Amino acid sequence: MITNFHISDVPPAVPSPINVTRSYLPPWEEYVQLLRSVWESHVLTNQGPCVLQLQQELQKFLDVPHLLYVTNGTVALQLALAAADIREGEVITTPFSYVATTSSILWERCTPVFVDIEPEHFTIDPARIESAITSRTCAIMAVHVFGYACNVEAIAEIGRKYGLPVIYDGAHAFGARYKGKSLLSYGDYSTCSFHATKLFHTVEGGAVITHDAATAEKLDLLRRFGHNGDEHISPGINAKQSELHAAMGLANLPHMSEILAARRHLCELYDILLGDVVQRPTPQPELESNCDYYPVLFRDEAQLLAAFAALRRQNICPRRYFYPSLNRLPYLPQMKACPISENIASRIACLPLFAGLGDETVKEIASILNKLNA
Ligand code: T4K
Repeated sequence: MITNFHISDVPPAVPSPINVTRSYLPPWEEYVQLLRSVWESHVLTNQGPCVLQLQQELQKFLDVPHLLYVTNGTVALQLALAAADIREGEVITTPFSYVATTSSILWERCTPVFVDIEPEHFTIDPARIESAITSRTCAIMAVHVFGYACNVEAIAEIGRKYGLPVIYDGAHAFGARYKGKSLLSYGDYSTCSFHATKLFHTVEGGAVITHDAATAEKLDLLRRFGHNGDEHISPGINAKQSELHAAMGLANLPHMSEILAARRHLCELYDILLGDVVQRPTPQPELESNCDYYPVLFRDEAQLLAAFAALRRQNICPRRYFYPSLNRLPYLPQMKACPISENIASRIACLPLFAGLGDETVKEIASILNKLNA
């Protein structure tokens, strides 16, 4: 039993850190209303009404031909490889991404072959892809990293010339448009991640996007064990998403314009306050950005670490997205050097960016970074 308790005995609440991101949450009542219909129906999974509705709404919102909602963005990449019948061989890919891009290739028992990136946009350099092609090459997996568009025309041309499927990891491309089209509509396959940390999320989730109905049907079978009732058509896995996850997506989607407006405002504020204190990637002229991340390049790793220490003293936690360069993953055999990616990975960070982040915090971050450069 607690005796002689005084309110002053309660330790003061520790303010939560300002992280690189914070999950957007829709108004509680809106989510609960959707959950109520799930409760009443007792349908929790196996392509229920919320999953089907979300798929349709996302297809329309993203302006893409066929979209299959799955459990996460990593499995989406694996499904794209499986749908393209890539079960062995080399996959040419970028060393500058989140580790899931590489691990999806390894998990499908293929070998990642890293090709260095373009220094302006941090995306795979098409000029280097062709010289990496061998008789064992079976696909190209590129990433629209931080929402910057890959050189989609040059990559499509290489894919056509060598008969290689092009898979875009579009985990950062939600809502971005390039040359008047959804960035997710390029390539033979594009994938998305709807993880809680993403611009649009369903807690966990992802999608595979493809152009033709036959491939969409194949993907649909692959994600649900490869059978239609008693008819067993192909081996498959379980990549089905639940109604509870889909309901979160249905609650979040109507708020996308307010989320995007908030992020755009914060990016513009960072741009104004940081000026040329830090280097930034250059967006392609015909890219309509989705403001998914705010990456900054420090002079070198020492300056990055000093900035992190100064920001952490104020409880602000940026992240080293992405470090290390994936060709240096410790569990891979010795890989060819990718000097541009390795250099960028050693000195890049993403600053906090999320709907709900206050202007005052952006000003504080900019002032700390400006002082470091004074
Ligand atoms: N391809 C690319 C290019 C990707 O970036 C990703 C995922 C994938 C493929 C694979 O997609 P998924 O299979 O994940 O759907 C995070 C995410 O877990 C990961 O989805 C994301 N990329 C990657 C860039 O970031 P961590 O290890 O940095 O997450 P964590 O837990 O440190 O979270 C970062 C911050 O987000 C926290 O400091 C606080 C905030 N947060 C986190 C969680 C989990 C929230 O506000 N709410 C939350 O629920 O990997």
